[in-house]
Amino acid sequence: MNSITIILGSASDKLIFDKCKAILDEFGVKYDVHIASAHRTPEKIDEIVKNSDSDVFIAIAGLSAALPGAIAAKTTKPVIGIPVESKLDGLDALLSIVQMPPGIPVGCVGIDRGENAALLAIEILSLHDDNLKLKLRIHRDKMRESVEKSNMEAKNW
Ligand code: RP5
Repeated sequence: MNSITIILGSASDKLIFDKCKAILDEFGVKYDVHIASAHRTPEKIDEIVKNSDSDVFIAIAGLSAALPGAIAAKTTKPVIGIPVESKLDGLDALLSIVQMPPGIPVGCVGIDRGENAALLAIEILSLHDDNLKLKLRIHRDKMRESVEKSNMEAKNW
């Protein structure tokens, strides 16, 4: 079983998928990846959600980004949307994802923030996985060390 199902609205969203992949590979988390569009192939979304046994969905989409909401309409599992910058600096996709009607929530990370979507999905999985909890702790420690190193270097600016 793969813990996360990732759906891209288009192959043109691959650069953002790559950011997710880098984090998921680092943490050793398995995922399925599909390309399916809420507008161009709505039946395919149905099929993917129905056949998925993942715990979390990540949906990557730009423009009128209906994909995360279309997935959330078909499952009670958590859905994390990533708005992709294509037009209007990505604000079109951000607002499309965030402005879900009451009752059908979708989590939303920042524009093009594939790494944060992956980390948020891992945090959800870590609620029942101590090994992932430890890996998240180590990831945060590394970030802290990197900021502390920059702070030391800044003394010579
Ligand atoms: C969205 O429209 C996709 O998620 C993509 O971000 C954008 C453009 O799609 P293409 O025309 O490049 O396939 O549905």
